[in-house]
Amino acid sequence: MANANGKAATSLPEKISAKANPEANEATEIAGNIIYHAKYSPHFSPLKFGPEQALYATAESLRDRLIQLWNETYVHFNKVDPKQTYYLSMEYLQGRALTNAIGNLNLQGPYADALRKLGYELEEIAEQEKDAALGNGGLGRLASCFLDSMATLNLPAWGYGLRYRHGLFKQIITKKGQEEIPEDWLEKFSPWEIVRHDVVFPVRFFGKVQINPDGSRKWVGGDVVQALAYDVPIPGYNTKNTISLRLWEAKARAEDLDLFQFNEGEYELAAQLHSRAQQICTVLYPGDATENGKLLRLKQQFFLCSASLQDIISRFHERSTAEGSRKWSDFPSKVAVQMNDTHPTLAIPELMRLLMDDNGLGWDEAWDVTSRTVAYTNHTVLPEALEKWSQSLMWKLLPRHMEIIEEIDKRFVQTIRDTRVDLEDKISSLSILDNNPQKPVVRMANLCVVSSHTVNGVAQLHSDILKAELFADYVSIWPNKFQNKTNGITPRRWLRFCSPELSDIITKWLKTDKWITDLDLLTGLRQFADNEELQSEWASAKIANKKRLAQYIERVTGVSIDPTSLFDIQVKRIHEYKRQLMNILGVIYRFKKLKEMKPEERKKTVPRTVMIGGKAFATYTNAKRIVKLVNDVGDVVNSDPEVNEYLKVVFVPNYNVTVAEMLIPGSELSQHISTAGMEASGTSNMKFALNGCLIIGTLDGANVEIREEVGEENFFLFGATADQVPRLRKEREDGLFKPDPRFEEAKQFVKSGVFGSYDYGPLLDSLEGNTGFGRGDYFLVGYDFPSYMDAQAKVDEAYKDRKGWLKMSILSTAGSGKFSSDRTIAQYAKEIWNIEACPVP
Ligand code: NBG
Repeated sequence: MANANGKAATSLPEKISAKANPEANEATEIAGNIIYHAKYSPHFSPLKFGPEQALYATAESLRDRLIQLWNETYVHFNKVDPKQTYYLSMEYLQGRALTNAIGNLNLQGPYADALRKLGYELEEIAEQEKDAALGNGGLGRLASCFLDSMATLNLPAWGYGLRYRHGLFKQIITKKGQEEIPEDWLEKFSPWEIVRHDVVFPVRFFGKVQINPDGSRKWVGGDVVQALAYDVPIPGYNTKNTISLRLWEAKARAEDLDLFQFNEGEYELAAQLHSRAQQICTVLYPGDATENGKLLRLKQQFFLCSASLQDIISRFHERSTAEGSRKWSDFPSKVAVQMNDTHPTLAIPELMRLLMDDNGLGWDEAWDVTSRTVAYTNHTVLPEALEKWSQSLMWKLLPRHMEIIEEIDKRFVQTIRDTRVDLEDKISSLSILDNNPQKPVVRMANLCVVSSHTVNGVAQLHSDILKAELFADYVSIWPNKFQNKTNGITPRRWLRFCSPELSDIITKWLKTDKWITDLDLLTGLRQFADNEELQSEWASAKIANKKRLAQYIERVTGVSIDPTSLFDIQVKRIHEYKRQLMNILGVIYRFKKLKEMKPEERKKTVPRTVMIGGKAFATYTNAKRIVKLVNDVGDVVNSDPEVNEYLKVVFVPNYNVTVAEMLIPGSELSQHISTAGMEASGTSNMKFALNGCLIIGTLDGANVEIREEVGEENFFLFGATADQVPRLRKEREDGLFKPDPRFEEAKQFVKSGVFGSYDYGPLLDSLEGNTGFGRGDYFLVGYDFPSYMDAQAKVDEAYKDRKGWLKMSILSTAGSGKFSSDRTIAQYAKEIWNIEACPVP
């Protein structure tokens, strides 16, 4: 590639002069500002201007813009002083930021031109960026979509999180299956963050409670580390409002280094606190339903809560002095704190502590303020993911907080005793402390429910299950506390920017691009679903995306796939309840049947490419076995000359936000096949549907609502419903389950060793027997298999009718308006946070 000087673009072009211009919005000015950063904010030799250098300089030029807007937003919020929301989350799956920032600022054209002047294509530069993967899966990506919507809706809201040095691990696939290597997004640096040396708070661990002569209590001693803020500006779409994701990093102070010991040669001892502080933000907790690294994880959670609340309170104070009098009782009318799952539960006792011990409030006053401020979102009913912390660990790390939690519990239990005799025998399950002598724990979800003004689930079915089961007795105490807020996704990242082809077609047919911020307008496509012209444009966008995806797959796996085959995708964390095992068993059955067919019979089948991707938690053995099985099946199927024209199986490695942006636009069928009642919502289902991809799925999570919106004839439904699941499990226990012959045949085929010598016994055993740990098919793969295979047969039939399929695809997009995170966030703002838009003029 050549730049404006006609030279290869590895050195700075001389004809464009460096000129700082934070407000640049036309190509030449932007190019000048990029060169300015390459020269004067250097991170590399000035002689080099390769794609990587171009990325950093481009990002820095955009950052100028963002900082300006972000300052304006900050000043404006400060002036208007509206009630603000603080979203506390241990996870954010931000992905890349460049394309999104350029797109939200509406600068695609100028930036593409500017880079061309410098010898580069914008896409090529965007490709250089690493994903910020500070999350595990749906919960973290939801938080990131929410930030985009908060900014776009001009809401006075902030995100708070941790600045993990290594985000979610990188997955590589070897002969052994999945291997994990540390992720390196901060290896060089992130151009998007602004370190705030003026925002630092002390955070204590361990120590003891000191009782003062007046009876007040104070937490003293222990380790004190410093929380330093890094702000990541989050631009809204088509608005000046640019909010902040504040990520905390843990540090020790210079004076915490023991020089004396250091000089004695005791280097590690001398820097103990430094190294303990450093551990806190080293890695994202591997998460997803495990119990590892307990102490460190608890430290991380408290670190987030304490730093964020001190920050929130100090902002409240700032105004207080400015106005002379701001009452603590006004705090809840200025501050809303949303806890993303139970991970930030410690915000509750920490707010109580700060109010009582540092600001002198009495218990009743502090409790009134706290319980009117915090709200809790539940994201799962899986028992192993409902956090329970050991009481002894909590006493050790957070002695004052345990006192407060005990007091909250004591008062709650007393109120029940006084007012609800009928619940007497429920107290042991309703209370916050589980004092079972074998294993005394604090039940974080109970603490959240008792202390929050509002509790919500993330899809209608999930919220109904919460009310009917997990939290049923609480509902009888506080009938109005519980709400539903069906999840959503940002249409900017998940359609406008990841599929510009399809977006342009939508804009053309709707004669407006307003759908980007008003997604319900997509229903306007329904009237054209049969229109041949639209269908052919739709098909050409799809095929372009499929070709792009095919190139990607070949590049990362070496497998060449046919863009005219049906692209069938399942991507999400690997978990038994998500039933990737059912998917691959279905593929195995299909493969066996194809093998048995005569060549002319095979020609009548619908060629398919099945893609499966997702990370398995490092110690979740069955999940890793599933990854291995998919890879082994792929190796055999893809190299089978009789069959590989009709079936390909690809394991897509290292699934992350960026990979999703490639896969989803190129998908035609996607699988959301969890055991009913177990997937709280799912959010990729929404992304696929929005991109005109049809869903094969169970009546679980948000699938239920997607099917309602897109129309049941455009959804391939199968499987047991949530209310049937307990009975089916019972029947299985009673030995009443009769497996479908297809299911037995598929399992037998694996056992016969066709897919290699790896021992799949333990994995298949989980499907056998009727009871026992890791046995008895808890996830009902066997029960649902026949209806799943029947639904798959319907998919093949439907795909043969090209026009029919295109119509369904258009209707799927047309029915996806409800799943914009703008809708979700507008509901949170109105129904939980009570905040209003505060647009920067
Ligand atoms: C996940 C659920 C998903 C849901 C996301 C976002 C956790 C604890 N829960 O179904 O499994 O879509 O949260 O709400 O990660």
